[in-house]
Amino acid sequence: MKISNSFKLVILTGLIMPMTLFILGAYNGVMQTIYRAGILHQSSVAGINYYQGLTMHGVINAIVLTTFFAVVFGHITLSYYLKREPPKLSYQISMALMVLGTSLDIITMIAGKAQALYTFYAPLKASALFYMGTAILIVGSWIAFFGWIKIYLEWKMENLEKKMPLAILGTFVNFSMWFIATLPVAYETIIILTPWSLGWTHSINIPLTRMLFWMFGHPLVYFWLLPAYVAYYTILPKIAGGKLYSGNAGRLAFLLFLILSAPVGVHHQFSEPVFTPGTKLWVSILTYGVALPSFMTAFTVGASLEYAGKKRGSKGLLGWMLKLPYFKIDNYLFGYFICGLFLFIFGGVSGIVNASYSLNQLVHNTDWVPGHFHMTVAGPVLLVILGMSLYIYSSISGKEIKFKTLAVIIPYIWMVGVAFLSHGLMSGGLMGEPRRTNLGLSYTNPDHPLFNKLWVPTTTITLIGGLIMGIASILYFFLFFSTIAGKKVNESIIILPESEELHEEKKIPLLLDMRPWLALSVILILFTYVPGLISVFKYSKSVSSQYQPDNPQNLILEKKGIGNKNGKPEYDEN
Ligand code: HAS
Repeated sequence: MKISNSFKLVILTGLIMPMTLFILGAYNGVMQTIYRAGILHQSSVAGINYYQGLTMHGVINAIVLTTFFAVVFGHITLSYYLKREPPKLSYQISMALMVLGTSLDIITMIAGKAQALYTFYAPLKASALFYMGTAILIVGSWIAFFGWIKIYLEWKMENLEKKMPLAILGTFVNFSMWFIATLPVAYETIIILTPWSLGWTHSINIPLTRMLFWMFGHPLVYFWLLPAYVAYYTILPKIAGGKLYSGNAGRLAFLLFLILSAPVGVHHQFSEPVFTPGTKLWVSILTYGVALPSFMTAFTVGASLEYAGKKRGSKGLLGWMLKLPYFKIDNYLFGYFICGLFLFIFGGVSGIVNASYSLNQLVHNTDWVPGHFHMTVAGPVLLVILGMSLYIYSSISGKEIKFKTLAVIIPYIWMVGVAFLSHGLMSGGLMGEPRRTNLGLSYTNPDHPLFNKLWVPTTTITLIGGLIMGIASILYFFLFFSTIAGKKVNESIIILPESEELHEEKKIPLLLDMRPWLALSVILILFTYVPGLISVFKYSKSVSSQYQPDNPQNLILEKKGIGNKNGKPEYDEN
């Protein structure tokens, strides 16, 4: 399908802006591994301090890049399947807001006025512009969704008998969940954090801000994942040379995410007294439940790959694995997809460990947790973003991808890097290594009284992983920006590889109508969170916070007359 110039501009902006910022996001990721391995014993490098860098790493990679990609991929998916572009006003306003919001976030982070991490709940305080920027970015993504609903309804009027295409169901589930989940964080940023940051209010209910964040924070991770799932169900079988094993299984998986993604946010707060033991047990069960659609995906996508391998002439029970197009220059996308799936096997299993209330007590706030999430968000999520960004850029700009051999090997290098990184983080985590801590200042500094030699090997493995990921990123940036610098040789079109379904499946009305699932989703959210909110208002109160955006530990110690905030040891020698 041909694309209008204004839509093309929006798509290209939505690809190039976050990818450029990703350079900063990736750099700060590598720096984390360098600090923590004790290569550096200081609190800042090149004017960016540890927490400022960690905030940039999280916000750019996990909020900006993912949200832009979800919107751009949604635009392409909707336009491709419905054969029409979204309303101009919606995609233009949406992209303008997203660019504005992101710019505010980036400016405040670079200026050192936002070091509140990507979770940004109190007591860490950022500039009001950061909170506003995040809210504007989110509202921008809603507006894209509203435009898609409009064109879908038009299409439906013309195609009453047709099912909603699976890719569109996945996208709509994702954005419906996103819309519901972002309401609490919109309230948190606009009504609570911004006035507090501006000094209009002098106290803040910290547990409330944390709860509002996590109501959004877990659906957020599925918001990252579902575009990748749309690609796994609707693109991967085709590029593997096969067909999708079951479209109905895909529909059910997406709809299960719609009902289960939001209430499970409580599992990030298992260590907090604000939820009753009953709620925690309930959420532990729901968290096992939210793994089900991923298990279904493993089997459905696995069966689709097996079918593809068999069509390519494989023999024996597992021979299909060897027949898949791992290193085909003209099929570079496959590598991004399959490496993501490999990593996700381990990312998923570690998530199930976290889900258990008792095991969670062992791993919470240790490096196990970033070990888990790098195999999810830096696994299937990021790899699909990298692969599909190249693909979409090339087809929309009409430029050929440069250095195709490089395009094929990058995901494998990245996968090896993530495997090292996560292995180091998780094994360190099991030995108590804390996350979000500049270990190089103390625990991995041999000259420091808190030096812990057990954490040297684990942080070194993490460092090796980080450096390999850094190399893969540099190669990718080189490839992506060289492609941008190339000449247009083809017509600009909207196109996607489209998998056929293997069987003509029965129409199951419940899988074709999102409304009952939406209603159930709201009921489950209320059932889970109303008791928590009652407890928050009953047992916690607003306090005037003594924390500041720079390392809160420093300030407390400073008040007590111990240590200082200039990178000098901050410990009590007694
Ligand atoms: Fe998680 C913490 C539980 C999935 C991201 N998670 C996090 C945090 C992040 C995150 C960012 O219960 C930290 C937040 C923070 O900053 O504090 N997570 C789970 C569970 C799942 C899960 C049960 N997480 C994800 C995904 C993420 C993500 C997806 C990002 C995209 N997570 C937790 C819990 C915590 C947590 C607790 C809190 C920890 C704490 O205490 O702080 C499940 O959804 C996972 C299900 C996945 C599977 C895997 C299916 C495998 C597939 C691949 C198949 C391979 C094939 C290839 C087909 C069951 C689909 C075969 C081909 C061949 C050739 C062999």
